[in-house]
Amino acid sequence: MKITTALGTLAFAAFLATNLASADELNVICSSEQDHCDLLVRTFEDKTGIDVAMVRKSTGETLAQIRAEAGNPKVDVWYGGTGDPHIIAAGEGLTRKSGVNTDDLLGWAKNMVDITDGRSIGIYAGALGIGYNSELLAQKGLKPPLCWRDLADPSYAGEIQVANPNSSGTAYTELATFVQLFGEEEGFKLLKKIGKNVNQYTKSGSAPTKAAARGETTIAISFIHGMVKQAVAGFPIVAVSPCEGTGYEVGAVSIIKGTKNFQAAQKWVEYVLTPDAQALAAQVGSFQVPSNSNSKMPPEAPDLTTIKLIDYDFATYGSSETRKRLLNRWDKDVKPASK
Ligand code: S7P
Repeated sequence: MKITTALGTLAFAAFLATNLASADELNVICSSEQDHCDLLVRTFEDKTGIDVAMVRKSTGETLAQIRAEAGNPKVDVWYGGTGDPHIIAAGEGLTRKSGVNTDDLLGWAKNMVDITDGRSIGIYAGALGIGYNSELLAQKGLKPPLCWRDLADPSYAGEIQVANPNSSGTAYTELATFVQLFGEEEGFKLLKKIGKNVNQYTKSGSAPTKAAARGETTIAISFIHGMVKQAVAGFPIVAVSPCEGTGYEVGAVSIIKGTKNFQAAQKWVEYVLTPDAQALAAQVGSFQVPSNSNSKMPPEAPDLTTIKLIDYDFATYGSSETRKRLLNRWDKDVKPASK
């Protein structure tokens, strides 16, 4: 065989391996709740015949993995989790355009597409808040917290749980919310004061609410829809929309740059944007607001129009520089304050 022909054959084989890898397999990293991720995988497999290998990881951890695997990704699609790290991944060239039609989506979901030049798409929205175990609070004779500033009160020493913003998208949303609501200096001062009352910084953003439901902490900072999930399940959890106003997430889906399963990844993105797929979330108690304008809003979902939402600046807080700076400052000033 001529050398040129052999090289041509090798190049063609390499092209096939990178571009036309099996359309019937898909590697998903999912940053939503485990039961929500499992249900999406099962129904997608049934619908398409594509085999899905899925791992659940918090949003910040996922960003770290995708950065570490850049150039040789093990993951094809990143589903769920807060929007800012998806925007950061898009800005760092770690994700690629999906080319999926987004005409039916609500404005905040399309905004995610615009900010990332088509690399991320909004799938759901949810507001941040304070949750407390009403039985524990009463037993301890504590007043219900109504505002973010209330959480700094020394009477709550050791009673508050929240996630670590390095690993958790929920907690990064909290950090960015405080900076936007109170300004950077005041926001960090308040986080530090609240830190004195924090009993644990967890890895996952929904863990504090689950701990409050089980009576392991009195107060949780997390997404309100996660608190509703525990209340619907029968736990004595009350969700509070803080008096000063609050931030919110636009959960997103992104296709990883360099995926060998692009067509299957596209099918996943198309699927999770459908009203049918979005309706599955409520079946497992995930009560975010769905992004498709034809999706039914679950009756349990917190009505975002009744919550005092800030005009969350996704472009700024979804930039690598801002995230790095805020996390460094949090590690230095806030983390050491907890007991
Ligand atoms: O699925 C529930 C939910 O609250 O979890 C996501 C969250 O960011 C992932 O957890 P981490 O905070 O641990 O990163 C949210 O996107 C979603 O609404």
